[in-house]
Amino acid sequence: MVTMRPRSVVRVVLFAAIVALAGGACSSPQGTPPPGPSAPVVTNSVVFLPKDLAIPAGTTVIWTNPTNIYHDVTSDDASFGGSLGQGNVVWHTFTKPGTYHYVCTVHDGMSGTVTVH
Ligand SMILES: [Cu+2]
Repeated sequence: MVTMRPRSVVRVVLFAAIVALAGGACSSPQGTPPPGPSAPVVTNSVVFLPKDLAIPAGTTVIWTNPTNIYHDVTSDDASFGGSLGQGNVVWHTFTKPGTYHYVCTVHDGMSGTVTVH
């Protein structure tokens, strides 16, 4: 018991630091998404659903995380993303046609694309 204690304290501190860092790294507070057309992406275990999404320009993609696993959304070109802890919302309105690839930096292979047309 006594030997376990420092480790669990370290774990809690690390977790708090990660949460603080992730929140601080977010480029803008992700509050309520804007009105207008939107498309949902949800996390399911360690995948994004749908993994590949096609939308018309002007659509807001809204990522939510109903799992209790910490995720994030990090675009390859850093144009969108944010911390996606349980209950967090990340959204981005795509205005320019193209293919946008993003990953979850926490989980190897957890990625998705948004194709805007
Ligand atoms: Cu993840």
